[in-house]
Amino acid sequence: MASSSEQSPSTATTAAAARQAITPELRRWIIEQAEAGFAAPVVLQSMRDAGWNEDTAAEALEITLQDHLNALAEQQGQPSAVKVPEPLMGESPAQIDAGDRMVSILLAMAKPRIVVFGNLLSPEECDALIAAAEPRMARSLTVATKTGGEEVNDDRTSDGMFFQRGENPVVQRIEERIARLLDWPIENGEGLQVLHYRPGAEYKPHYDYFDPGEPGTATILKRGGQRVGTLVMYLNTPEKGGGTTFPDVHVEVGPQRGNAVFFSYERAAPSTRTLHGGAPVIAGEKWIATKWLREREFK
Ligand code: PD2
Ligand code: ZN
Repeated sequence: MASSSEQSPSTATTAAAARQAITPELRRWIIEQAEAGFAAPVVLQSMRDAGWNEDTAAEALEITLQDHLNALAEQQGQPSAVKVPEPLMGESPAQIDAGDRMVSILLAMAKPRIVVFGNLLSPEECDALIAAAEPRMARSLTVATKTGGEEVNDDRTSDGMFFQRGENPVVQRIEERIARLLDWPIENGEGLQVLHYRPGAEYKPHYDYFDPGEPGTATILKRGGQRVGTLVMYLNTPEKGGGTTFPDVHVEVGPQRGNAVFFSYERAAPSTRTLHGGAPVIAGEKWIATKWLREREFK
């Protein structure tokens, strides 16, 4: 390991320290190891053998490989990666203080970034959202990326409505909680959408970002840029079916009242593996509220 043995071992564990320690030679060496087929744990062991502090080496490895993957994606013509919302969960806390409520972390997956939250909404908040939404429900539309308008879509057989941001005190409180939980400005959120699925209704797998190849996308992006994260909140517990599925990674999140699933996508590309759908409701009904998060202020 020619280059890494020239690095002085460090006890610092922050990403900043790791970045400082990554010389161009080390970067090249890590990429060569990866391209030669050595798995990350093997490369990490070589670095430790050469005297690297384990945490610093792991950070250096992760940063270098991520930067390399980003560069490759951009060379292939994929949109560039942007900052995404991310819950503040540095030391794997069981719960996050979302301001007015402690929210549980039930599952956290790195790639794709998926986090399942428990206890995000109280039963009363779920009921209040349903009650306020119910009189305004209509057959769900999806964004028509060909034109930038909206259209009825057979892939989405639910009924839905949008609240305005901050439309009533319950909506406002939930939006403030989400902004704190995901460390993302409240202004960057679209209005909450409520969806109601009856038995048999589903939302076929799709991506939530706007397809850069579609002609209507430029118009849509003028209002706040791309979507970079989704939070699906379950307002009731269906009897059977109605899970949120991630087919690329064979994950299904069970809908439970008050819980939520969050996922983020740093570029508008399938490589994010954030394909997801709402599985058919088999028995009972399903109510959700979705918050989509944009790059910038959504006016
Ligand atoms: O209802 C769901 O689980 C679901 C699945 C996929 C909701 C959405 N997408 C969405 O609101 O974007
Ligand atoms: Zn979706």
